[in-house]
Amino acid sequence: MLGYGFMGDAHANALRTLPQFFPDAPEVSLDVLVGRDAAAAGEAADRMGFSRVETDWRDALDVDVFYNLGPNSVHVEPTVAALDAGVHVLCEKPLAPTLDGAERMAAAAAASDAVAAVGFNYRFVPAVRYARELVEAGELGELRHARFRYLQDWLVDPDAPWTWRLDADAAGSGALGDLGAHSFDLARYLVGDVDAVSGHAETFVDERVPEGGGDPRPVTVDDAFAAHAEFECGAVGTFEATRYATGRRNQHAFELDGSAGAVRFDLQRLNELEVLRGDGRGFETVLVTDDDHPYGEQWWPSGHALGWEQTFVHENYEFLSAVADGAAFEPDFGDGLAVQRLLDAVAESSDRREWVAV
Ligand code: SOE
Repeated sequence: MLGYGFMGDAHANALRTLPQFFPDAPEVSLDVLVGRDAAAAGEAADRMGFSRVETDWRDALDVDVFYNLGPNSVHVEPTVAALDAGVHVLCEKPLAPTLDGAERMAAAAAASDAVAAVGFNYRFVPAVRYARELVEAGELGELRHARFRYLQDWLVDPDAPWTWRLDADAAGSGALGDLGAHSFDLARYLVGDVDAVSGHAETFVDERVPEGGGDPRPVTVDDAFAAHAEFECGAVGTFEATRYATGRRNQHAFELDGSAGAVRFDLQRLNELEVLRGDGRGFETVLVTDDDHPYGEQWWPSGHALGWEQTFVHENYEFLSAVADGAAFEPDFGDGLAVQRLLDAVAESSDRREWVAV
């Protein structure tokens, strides 16, 4: 596992939880944690249960599976090297800071027998999978509208520090690639591919002081974006993501409107899916925690809600099962590249102030 920050915690926690709630999951040993700072990585390794620490990822490819959980700027090289060595990979989203990097990673995945997964964890929310079941079963009819928004507010504070997420070289983009990537992946999962986009990206605050003080550093990515999308299936799409949605901590939400029904989802109420069927007389709120709901029988009795962390348990169960069974896994690097093309198209559209074909 390369990286031991927020995503390191999410995945290490999921791997430790798997055996108890998914007894048929492949057995996992946490062998090596990679971090540039040996002391800090050592403390994290002790906390997470890794048996070894390396400060150079090149010394950590003697494993079955490589998790690339570092900043976007370190996604390409280690992942390509792992795949070239036949090591299975899960790389966090977005695939890379640039389309070129994502294309290199997708090419390495195509040339390798290894499983190559992208960490779009929101595909593994039970309510999201239930929404897909309804769409696939035709319960919503023809999809006409797909509305996605991913609203956070951690930059509303003018004193919020500069981080790598605000740097184009390290991150590639801002809210677009960090949050919009999730929405574009869910849109592909629930609705289908996108033919063209028209985007608008904005930066509100153009410099911030790093953690611990010092000179202000430039913000070279978007703080927010909005986009229109034309889906292949004919649906009309709208997307927005921001780090300035005052009061919304982590609201990844979508609405799908079809000719025969509609659904509404909000990550801040992730156990619920609002469903409107047929008669159009109003949405019902389905608590997606019954045994016959996705992953329902793995956890607690109906009505005992799950949390954000369980999405990583589901994701890792499916990923490691695919690795053990030599089966395909979605979202793979082809999905990751498709999202990267959308990110690139929105950024180009915003620069040119024109619609861009994806
Ligand atoms: C950004 O704050 C962030 O951590 C994203 O990077 C994650 O992908 C998202 O799941 C939560 O918010």
